[in-house]
Amino acid sequence: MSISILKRALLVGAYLKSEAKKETEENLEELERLCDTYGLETIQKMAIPLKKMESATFFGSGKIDELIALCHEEKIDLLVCDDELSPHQQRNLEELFKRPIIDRAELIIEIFAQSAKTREARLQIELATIRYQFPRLKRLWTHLGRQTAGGAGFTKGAGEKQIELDRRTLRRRLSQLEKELEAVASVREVQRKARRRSRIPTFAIVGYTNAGKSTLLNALTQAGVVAEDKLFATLDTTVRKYFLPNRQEILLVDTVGFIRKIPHLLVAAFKSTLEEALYTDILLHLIDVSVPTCERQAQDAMKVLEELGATGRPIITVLNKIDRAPSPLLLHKLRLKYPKTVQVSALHGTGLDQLLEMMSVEISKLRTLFHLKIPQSQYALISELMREGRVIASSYEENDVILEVEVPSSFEARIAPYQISS
Ligand SMILES: Nc1nc2c(ncn2[C@@H]2O[C@H](COP(=O)(O)OP(=O)(O)OP(=O)(O)O)[C@@H](O)[C@H]2O)c(=O)[nH]1
Ligand SMILES: [Mg+2]
Repeated sequence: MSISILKRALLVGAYLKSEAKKETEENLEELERLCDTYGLETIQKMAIPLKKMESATFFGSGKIDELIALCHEEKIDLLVCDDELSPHQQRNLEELFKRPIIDRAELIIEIFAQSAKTREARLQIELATIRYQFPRLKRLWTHLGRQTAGGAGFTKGAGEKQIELDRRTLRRRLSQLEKELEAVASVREVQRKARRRSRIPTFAIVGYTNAGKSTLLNALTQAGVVAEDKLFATLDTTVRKYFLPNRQEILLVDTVGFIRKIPHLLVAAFKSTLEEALYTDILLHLIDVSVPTCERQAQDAMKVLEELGATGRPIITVLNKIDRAPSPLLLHKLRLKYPKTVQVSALHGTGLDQLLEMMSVEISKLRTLFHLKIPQSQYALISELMREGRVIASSYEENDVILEVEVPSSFEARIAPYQISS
């Protein structure tokens, strides 16, 4: 279903306990930003208290009547629900409202589809879309039936047959997509291996969507990545070489942004892109401090990183958009919560020197695995490596010591002559 021709949207979000009202309102604010990014006009936002969630229609019948009346009054084209609706609930609601009802997950998938530019992103979004549509084929068919001359000629039997046909076509397309994505992922794996072999320290710029990740990459490297005030401007990773002031060569990776309640389907489909952060040495976690809910955004971003298994590495927390005069209390709280922080304005280029300095410090702490063959006469170097590194294996070969050892990268220049290939 294309929702792009519809314009006037009513946004609804439900909460079960009164304490959750504020959070629901914040979620609706974000949902409005998502609608705006997609090109929908938000006519009204409603945080709705629920006594219990109705399994067939999500909302109770009294509330539904009230909302239907409002839709007539305000000439609403579609409803956007912040909560996840089951295919069954969605279909029942659409029957009652006689309008499309989409949830946050579907909206995010549609936005991704709009922004996908590269082949990989397009394949990934198609995969997510098909997986989302699969349990909703009946709903799609009802829409189609309604659009073709008020459903004339649409009989139940014909619909069922069509659904079966659609199902088969989609299944075939799914396995084709999975194969194509596997091929893309293996190319990516080769690139990653090459990066790892080059031993150039790699930084991933991660964070909530719109935090300023691409702006930071552009500020440092003139990468020319699209950076704009819309959610999910970036759907691909970009890698750029950069030289720190001490002439250390590094790689910077711009990544896809995170969001609260990111649809599982998208995480699964974009796994290989999202996992890019896993294959880097250090994370630069950007937080947009001009957003009042940035503490929550930062927490949500950390949660996604944890789920991806990417938190076991050094993280520099970059408090961005400092030019927007955030509250000192908020900055104080963030500094307490995240150990290594730096304040910058990626847009105006302030604070970048301190950031680069911190990046150099973190690099010097990195440990890398080396395979070495060192003459025993170099006993001073050997004992230093034993002391400051982590020895994985050691053996003797005539007059040499063979070492497999993890050492801080500051050793690199001194041990370079003794490296052997593993
Ligand atoms: N005032 C101000 N605006 C900034 C700063 N950094 C980025 N922005 C703006 O914030 C918006 C989002 O920036 P992007 O760099 O696209 O953000 P992103 O994190 O890459 O976003 P996605 O790729 O969509 O996840 C743009 O309009 C930028 O101009 C800053 O330091 N100060
Ligand atoms: Mg970006």
